[in-house]
Amino acid sequence: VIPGWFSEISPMWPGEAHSLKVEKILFQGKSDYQNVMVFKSSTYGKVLVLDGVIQLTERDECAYQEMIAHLPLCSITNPKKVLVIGGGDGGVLREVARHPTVEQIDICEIDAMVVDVSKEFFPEVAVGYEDPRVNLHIGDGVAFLKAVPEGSYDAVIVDSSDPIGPAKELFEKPFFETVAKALRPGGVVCTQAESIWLHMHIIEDIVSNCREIFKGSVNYAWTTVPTYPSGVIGFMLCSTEGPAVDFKHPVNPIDAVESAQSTRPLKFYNAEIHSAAFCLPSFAKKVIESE
Ligand code: AAT
Repeated sequence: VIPGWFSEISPMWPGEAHSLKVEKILFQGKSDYQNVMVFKSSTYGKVLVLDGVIQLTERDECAYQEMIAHLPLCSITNPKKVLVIGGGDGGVLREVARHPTVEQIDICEIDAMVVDVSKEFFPEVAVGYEDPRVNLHIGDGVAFLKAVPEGSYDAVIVDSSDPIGPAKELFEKPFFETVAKALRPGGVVCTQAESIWLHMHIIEDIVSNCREIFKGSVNYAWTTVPTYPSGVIGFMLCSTEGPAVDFKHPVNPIDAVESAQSTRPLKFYNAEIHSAAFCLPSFAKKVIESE
């Protein structure tokens, strides 16, 4: 450990730890679920850390939040009802709210402290809560989904932390089964699905579970996020049986003109990067396509 630096150490990425120089610790607390910390870094702006793991930085959060929201929502026409699991910082809500067809945005985050801390220290992220279509539920995403009537949502976005801690079940087969039930025919799910450099074994399991559960299509996409472990993170994108979804060819583009004129233009996502996100390195392709 280097004095004055934050190092992200975890058994999920043994033998390596990305470090950021700390200018100032702004918040430290312990919720019912996890340790919560916010610090100001010298080069990535403010950083939100849960149980020692970086959840977002001001500088690169766009790469994650824009992709996890627009990969599913730009892949279907006319999304109306969207559910976000996790994502208490509000960044995914901010991105979902860009879609004019969306009428209802439900979010189930387990930890109220994440929501409060985000509103206090990350106003550009928590701005997502200001949209009147948003309904916040504080609770476990697993339990929330079990109570959802069948076929309720056009899209479910699982913006979850890593499978050590409160998010463990969000990576397991029974959870994916409840997600599939909550979706309408031809509905889509996008989940945080870790790194092809570090977690091929986890990805392999998720892919094989999803192939059994989702009778539409099952795909893996990825993006670069410099402050996530190994600098990349992936997403599982699946659709339920019904109208076919071709994730690689977005049918619901976010209007470029409107987004350029908006006060908060997209920083990362565009139609080209959408299609490119599904191209996999050979080593990953071999495992993912053989499942
Ligand atoms: N939006 C950017 C970052 C995240 S946030 C993940 C959120 O999932 C956290 O706020 C956490 O409290 C919440 N969460 C964890 N478990 C559950 C659960 N069971 N139900 C509801 N919400 C939950 C993702 C960071 C990825 C990090 C990659 N290393």
